[in-house]
Amino acid sequence: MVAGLWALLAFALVSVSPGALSAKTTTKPQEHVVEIHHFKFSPATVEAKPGDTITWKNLDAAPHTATAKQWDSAKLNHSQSWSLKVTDKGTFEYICTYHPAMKGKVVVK
Ligand SMILES: [Cu+2]
Repeated sequence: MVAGLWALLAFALVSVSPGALSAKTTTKPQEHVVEIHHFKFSPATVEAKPGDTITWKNLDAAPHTATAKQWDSAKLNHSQSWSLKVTDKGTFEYICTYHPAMKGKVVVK
């Protein structure tokens, strides 16, 4: 009788976990695009989750960068793009090294 109860309990635990797992995996990694146009990052703030990818596209004739303390796109010429896969949570402020007045922010949470 006690063994039967344990078997029932074990079955209940096993049958719960697949649902919990699929609830987690429904959040697929997303790709966010930041366009660099008219000397601005658009959108200026990107909210992402760990595992997401952010791609910067330079639509200006002038070269730009997306440079934070933690990462750097290096020089992006016209129509070039650069992708970053974010893994760490936090707020990452970045600038263009050629035009430091250009500012953007990536918030990973
Ligand atoms: Cu620039």
